[in-house]
Amino acid sequence: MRLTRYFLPVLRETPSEAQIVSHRYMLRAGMIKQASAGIYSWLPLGYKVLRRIEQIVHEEQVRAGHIPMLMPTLQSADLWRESGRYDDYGQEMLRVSDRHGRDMLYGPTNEELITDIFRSHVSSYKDLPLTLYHIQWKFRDEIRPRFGVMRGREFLMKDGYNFDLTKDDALHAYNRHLVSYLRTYERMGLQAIPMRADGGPIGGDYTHEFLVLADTGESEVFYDAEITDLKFGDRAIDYDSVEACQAVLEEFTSRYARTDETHDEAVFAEVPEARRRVARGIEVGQIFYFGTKYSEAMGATVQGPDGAQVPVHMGSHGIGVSRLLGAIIEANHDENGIIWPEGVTPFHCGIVNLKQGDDDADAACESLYQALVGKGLEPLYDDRNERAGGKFATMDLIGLPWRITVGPRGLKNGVVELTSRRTGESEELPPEAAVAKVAAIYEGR
Ligand code: 5CA
Repeated sequence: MRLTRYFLPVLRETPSEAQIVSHRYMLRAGMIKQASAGIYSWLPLGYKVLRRIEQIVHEEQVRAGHIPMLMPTLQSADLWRESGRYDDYGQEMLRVSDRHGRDMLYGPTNEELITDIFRSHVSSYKDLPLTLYHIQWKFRDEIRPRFGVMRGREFLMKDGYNFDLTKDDALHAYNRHLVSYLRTYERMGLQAIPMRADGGPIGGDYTHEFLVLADTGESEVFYDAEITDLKFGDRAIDYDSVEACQAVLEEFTSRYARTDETHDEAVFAEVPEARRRVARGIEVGQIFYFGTKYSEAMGATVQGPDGAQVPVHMGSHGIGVSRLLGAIIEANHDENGIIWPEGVTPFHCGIVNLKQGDDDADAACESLYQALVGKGLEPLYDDRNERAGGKFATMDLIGLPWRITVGPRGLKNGVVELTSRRTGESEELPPEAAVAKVAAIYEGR
């Protein structure tokens, strides 16, 4: 993409309404624009990152054996009356009626809709296990939408639902989700710690939230510092193996880590004092096992091996896809702007032409651009007639992990400059070597 042909409405001033750094940078980098309280338009740069995050979520869900689909945003109130949640959900639910006076709602989550699909089409245990998921916009009329996409009213969520014959099978589905979430967040450059939490309006008392530690997080968390040393990494995992998934769950949840809702001072006191941490975190996902809560209320039964009808065991599993942008920026920035992890960056590499209009510099930038595209990468070429300082400031703000700077002086010596956004370190290289190095960094991503 050439910057002169792109839509990147960067702001010079820091918007006064933004209280935390991720919100400020998302507005300043022209990623989002507020449409009304807690509701945002996703401008091209923000939309690009959102799509990258979605893609990682999809890939890891499919890898775990979960099946993608899509349900609507608007739902009929009748299903929610069956589960009893139409009244329980309260003012967070946006209720509307259609021209015939039928009660509808903008889905805050989808347990009812998916259970209705399940009961319409599945009648035998032989069709289990089954996990379906989608990535769809949700609406919760939050009392205090704030911090930009972090606590929105309209937000993008991945929500998945497992259907199993027995509790043990459903717990395996729970563990599979835990493993796939660890992989998902790590691919985005985040450490998200599973912590014992509360079921809230979804229900069930077996649930973990995934928290990214950050001072600006809304949740208070209590944990054993040892847990921050754990990494899933790129180890192979067989998602069909009950033992393998259970072992990961045990590894990642055996140390004390709880949100304030489930915190227990007496148990926490057993953690050696030097390792006890009280901090804040951003909840980027939550997994639930809630048994037969919805299947019993809504008659989602299957014929078991002995011929009897039994309600299925279920759980639901959410990832805050749009919230993740905020969380990633909170964890990856400096005073000049965002520092995207390579896994989610909107463009792989920036190209800064120090002397636009200089024949040699223009030609070198063009050929770098083509060479990067030829390697399957997406560069962002700042081809504006701007001072170098302005171009660097924009690149720093939008946070591309790598920048190639091209100027007449370097070209005389046959080199361009490759700079890491994260470390600030630069090296001079022949253009082909710079392209090869950037391509190698992204190989396999
Ligand atoms: N049905 C279950 C799991 S699919 C569910 O709705 N879980 S949830 O309530 O925990 O939401 C899942 C994730 O959505 C949360 O972990 C959080 O990351 C994200 N989320 C929840 N509320 C908001 C909000 N107001 N703004 C942005 N993201 C949100």
